[in-house]
Amino acid sequence: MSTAAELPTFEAADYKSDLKPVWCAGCGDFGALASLHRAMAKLQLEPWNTVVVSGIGCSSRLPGYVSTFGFNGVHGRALTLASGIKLARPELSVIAVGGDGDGIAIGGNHFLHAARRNLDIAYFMMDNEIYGLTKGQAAPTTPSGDKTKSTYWGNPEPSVDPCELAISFALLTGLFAMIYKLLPATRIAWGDVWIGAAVTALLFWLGKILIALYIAHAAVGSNLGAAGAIVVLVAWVYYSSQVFFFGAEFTREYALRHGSRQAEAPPQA
Ligand SMILES: Cc1ncc(C[n+]2csc(CCOP(=O)(O)OP(=O)(O)O)c2C)c(N)n1
Repeated sequence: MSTAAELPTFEAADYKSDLKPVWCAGCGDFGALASLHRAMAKLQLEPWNTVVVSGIGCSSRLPGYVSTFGFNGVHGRALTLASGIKLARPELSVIAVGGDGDGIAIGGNHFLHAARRNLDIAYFMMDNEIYGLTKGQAAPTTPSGDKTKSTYWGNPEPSVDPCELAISFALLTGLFAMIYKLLPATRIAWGDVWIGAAVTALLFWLGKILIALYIAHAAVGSNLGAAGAIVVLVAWVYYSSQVFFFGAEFTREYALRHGSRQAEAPPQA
């Protein structure tokens, strides 16, 4: 019988595959790969119980450079693959990797839903603020004003910060969940509350982006004078209260149809 003392210990080098990375000299992805090898050694992940998956991009080549199981999927779907693997084989350590274009542009939708589902998956985004593989077009993370192959006169759009996005989404969901759990004069399970709170946080965040875009690009002041600020404020208060109300209704309906209060649901006509 093998004892704990007989188990092999893994060094960072044990996680390197025989493939030589084809990234450009000086690319930050080398550092990300070395850090991942070191982190895996620190956690003593068993290579045969670990899967590294990615989408498409320069950075998404990474699974080939790790000696675990791996899969280089399609653009923007690293987190969908990772979620499927984790659901089918919960005992595996699942690591998703990829670029900011992969994770925030085409995969932005999946990024939010993976955060909402909160499965036990690690996600490493190599954010170089550009589409690298396709030779330098602007990504959602490209700073405003940056000149790229696709924004010759400078990027006219505001950029997204992936960490800020994930943290503010988690904070907003927590905040709405507490409100929906504590405010109603009725008992409602946490399981029902999280779903409604995540939907509300998503809509609230979308509204925030849209109103920021409107303020940045519409000449509210010159069209409406000083009243412009009040109009925007009132529109924001109206939108937020509608989202809050919709989220509360959604939570109630979810609890009655699929959640903890199905027994109380009125019979369907
Ligand atoms: C459905 C689809 N759309 C577009 C592409 C083209 N494409 C391949 S990689 C990529 C962007 C890669 O950028 P990023 O994810 O940031 O990775 P990087 O190359 O910078 O590491 C794009 C647009 C594609 N392969 N598939």
